[in-house]
Amino acid sequence: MASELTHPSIKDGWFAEISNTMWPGQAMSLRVEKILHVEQSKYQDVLVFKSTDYGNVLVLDNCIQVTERDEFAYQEMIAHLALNSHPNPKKALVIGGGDGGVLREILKHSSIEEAWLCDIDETVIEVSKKYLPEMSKSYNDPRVKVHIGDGFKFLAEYKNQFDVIITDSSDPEGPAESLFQKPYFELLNGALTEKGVITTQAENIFLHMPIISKLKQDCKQIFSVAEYAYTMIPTYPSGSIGFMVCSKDANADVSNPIRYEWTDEYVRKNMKYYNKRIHSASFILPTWADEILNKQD
Ligand code: SPM
Repeated sequence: MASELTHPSIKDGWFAEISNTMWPGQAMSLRVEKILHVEQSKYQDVLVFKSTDYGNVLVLDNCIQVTERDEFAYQEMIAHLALNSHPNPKKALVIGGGDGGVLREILKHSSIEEAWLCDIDETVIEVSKKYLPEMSKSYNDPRVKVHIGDGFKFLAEYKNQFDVIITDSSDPEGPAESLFQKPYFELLNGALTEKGVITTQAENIFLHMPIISKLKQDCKQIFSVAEYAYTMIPTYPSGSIGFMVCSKDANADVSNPIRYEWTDEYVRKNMKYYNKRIHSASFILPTWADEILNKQD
């Protein structure tokens, strides 16, 4: 490991992701080739390293946010589950998502006229532009508008504005805690247009069922439709992460894309994970999780 930088989460050339609250007793580990960036931003500890096998890795407050090797599994799903559940999304908003990967996915939809992003931490955007070029390339697109600030406060300013809002937050401890609570979802609902759709990062069924269950109950009280879906992703705890997909339209079936403009050729060229079949399949849960989340409505 040829680098003069050091970071407390990296020892003997290995990064270990330890959280005694969110995933006690387990830790994802990645071998480090070189530490690229270490900074305490105004909001969080920011680390970027080059791993031996997963490309460049962005870590915030010791939690892996993205690796270049598997980020598509998360960014494609959190974006297209919502966008393809809306009849004609023209204006979309990302809360969080400073690496730019969700923006990149939003812009794959030809109906999109404006893609807004509100992230509290400008440092995340800047390091992503430098070290994660494939994710951050969409910042140059003329349809993109960036606001640096608190997502909660930002949303309170907008009513009936966005067709789709995607909350690409970190975990519900620390700065992102409020983004998992009912007042936040009420703001999202107010900022959406009539048939608006949201997706929000909704954690892992093996590790966080109480959080997910509460989240779904809260969302069901606010939106006409609220369903949990998930994706496989090797570098998130226990190898998968979920999304709450909610619609204001009582007739929406978010597990079946109501608008799907892409040909097989377009999908093969532009998607690594998402397709029409996996959209529907991602809502099918293992028996115990299905019992908790879908059978007690
Ligand atoms: N645009 C991708 C950003 C990822 N957003 C955060 C996802 C949080 C996932 N929780 C588990 C993280 C632990 N590595």
